[in-house]
Amino acid sequence: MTLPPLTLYLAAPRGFCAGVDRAIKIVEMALQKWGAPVYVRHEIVHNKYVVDSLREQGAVFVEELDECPPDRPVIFSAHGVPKAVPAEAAEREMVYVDATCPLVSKVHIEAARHSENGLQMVMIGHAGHPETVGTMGQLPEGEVLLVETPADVATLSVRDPDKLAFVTQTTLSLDDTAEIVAALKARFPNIVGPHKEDICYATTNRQEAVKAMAPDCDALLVVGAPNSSNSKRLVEVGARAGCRYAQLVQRAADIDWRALEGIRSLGLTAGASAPDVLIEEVIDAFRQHYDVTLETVTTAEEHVEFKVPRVLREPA
Ligand code: 2E6
Ligand code: F3S
Repeated sequence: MTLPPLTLYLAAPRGFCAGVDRAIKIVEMALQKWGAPVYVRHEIVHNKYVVDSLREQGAVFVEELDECPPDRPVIFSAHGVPKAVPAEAAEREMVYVDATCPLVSKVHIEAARHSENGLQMVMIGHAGHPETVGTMGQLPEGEVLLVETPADVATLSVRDPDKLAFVTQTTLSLDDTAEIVAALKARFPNIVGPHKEDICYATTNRQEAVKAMAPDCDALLVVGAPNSSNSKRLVEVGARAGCRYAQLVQRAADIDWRALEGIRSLGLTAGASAPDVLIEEVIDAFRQHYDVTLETVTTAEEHVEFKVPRVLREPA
């Protein structure tokens, strides 16, 4: 049987970022150092395959610190935690390791610094997302104002319009965020912020790669989880850049082959928390349905690496 031809454009960069790589290593090294069980507060990164693999190695995933026994180590997820969480762990004399991505920690430090300088904080982010909860939780409850859309800017009630600063979630859409920042600057010309926003290098590079290839693709698949903010943004970016069918898939079993009938080109990328093995699985599945010509679309190179915390580099 001859298979229909398909050009498969593989985005580069795609998949794991330095913060995800580090967070997973932290759990693996903690298991080596202290043995099982090691507790992890929240999914270490938003990927079921990653979480299931670590669970098999002895990690126990919980949502809150009070679900952990005080005599086992606990790791905080890559998304960051409110200040009250390490404080509570210390009070309970627990061993804890913070796997918050250093680029998220940088935003935490900025928010605290602006507040110490007397500025009221505005956070651009998604309500309820653990990173937003963690960043807002660097300051006392009610101190940080959340903005999700340009329309939210109009209804903000601030203490002093000349004493404001903003920070952002690291995984937002670059274009949506630019609109929100523009609305903030229009209403509060003296608002202080980062040069553009706090969106990280990995989010930026993955969105740029999708933008470059989407117009040439009959369909775009993003390997990633439904609770992964950066992965969901890649689907939106692809659709907005002109791809008629843009879809999130967790793995090959999720592919809707009927919806893809008749396509001649496919764009494939993966969110920052999606492991290579799942991308390979998707490519293999396409090879079974099509005569695939693989082309990599490279728009940036990444050489970022983060060290694991010292406690894990020392012998037990
Ligand atoms: C931590 C911070 C940013 O949902 P989101 O995209 O934030 O998270 P993951 O786990 O899908 O991606 C990695 C990550 C971790 N991004
Ligand atoms: Fe960090 Fe960005 Fe990855 S904030 S965890 S490098 S998506």
